[in-house]
Amino acid sequence: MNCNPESSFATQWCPGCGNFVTLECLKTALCNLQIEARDYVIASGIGQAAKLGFSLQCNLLAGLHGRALPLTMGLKMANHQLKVLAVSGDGCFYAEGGNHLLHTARRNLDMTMLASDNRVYGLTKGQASPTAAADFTTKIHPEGVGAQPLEPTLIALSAGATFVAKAFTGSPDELTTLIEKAIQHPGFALIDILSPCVSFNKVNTFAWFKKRIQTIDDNHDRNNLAAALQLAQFDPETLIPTGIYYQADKPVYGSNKKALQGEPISFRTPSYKPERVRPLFAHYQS
Ligand SMILES: Cc1ncc(C[n+]2csc(CCOP(=O)(O)OP(=O)(O)O)c2C)c(N)n1
Repeated sequence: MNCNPESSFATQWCPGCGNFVTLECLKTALCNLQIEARDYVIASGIGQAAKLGFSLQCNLLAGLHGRALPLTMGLKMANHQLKVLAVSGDGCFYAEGGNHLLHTARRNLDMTMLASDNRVYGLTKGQASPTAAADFTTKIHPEGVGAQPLEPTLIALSAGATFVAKAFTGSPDELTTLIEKAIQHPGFALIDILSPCVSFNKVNTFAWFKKRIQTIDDNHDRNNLAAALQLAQFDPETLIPTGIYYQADKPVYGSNKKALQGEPISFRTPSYKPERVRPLFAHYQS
């Protein structure tokens, strides 16, 4: 099997961008798990991070900004045998797509969400994202954002996600292991990947994150939601825990639905009779 199915697409990321690391870690994880291109699909939104799937020879469904997660829902319903991943940026997932995060997490859809969190809108050149600190200044926020940042792990945990982790592109081995575990997890898995934007975020740099990140202690009980919620309430100015905050074994979306058992819906021959619906179409077209 070709472990590194790259596409001929030339990446459009700046030298030093964390997305290069995430791409390599994803490729390694897929290879280690022996997942072939035909067995998984990536859904993305719009943004620099959302372009990651373009660099792989894989099944890719590129959607609108903020809409990667609804695409994963459709993909998983159409073919529940596929491994489904969503890859996009913090703006895409937590701002325009914030509502979808809540509902995909609470359904425990069996999928992996890789959020490249650079605390800024990279593609559109530096507006603040929902994870930007309140005092982060931009061209349109010269006096600071003035709103509290969201903590994605806290949101995902309270919404019902069953695998919640944080990683840093400065620690690629840990990121690779987390991606493998997230893909293997049956249920909704989020990895919030701290991935510095070297061009538009001069505050949260590699050095800034390196000073603060700390691998979660072995004593942390990752099956305990209360402990995970507590862990997720860190002060990012002081310490940012990386690793698995929470992992739980709960029914995945669709496991109680007869229509989703057995052969994937997309492979079945439709049982409806077109001649029965044609008069209806004719009625509304007239
Ligand atoms: C509904 C909608 N709003 C805004 C935009 C413009 N837009 C495209 S990408 C983007 C920001 C991307 O930021 P992020 O998702 O954090 O990804 P990054 O580029 O930083 O990787 C914006 C605002 C859009 N295409 N659609």
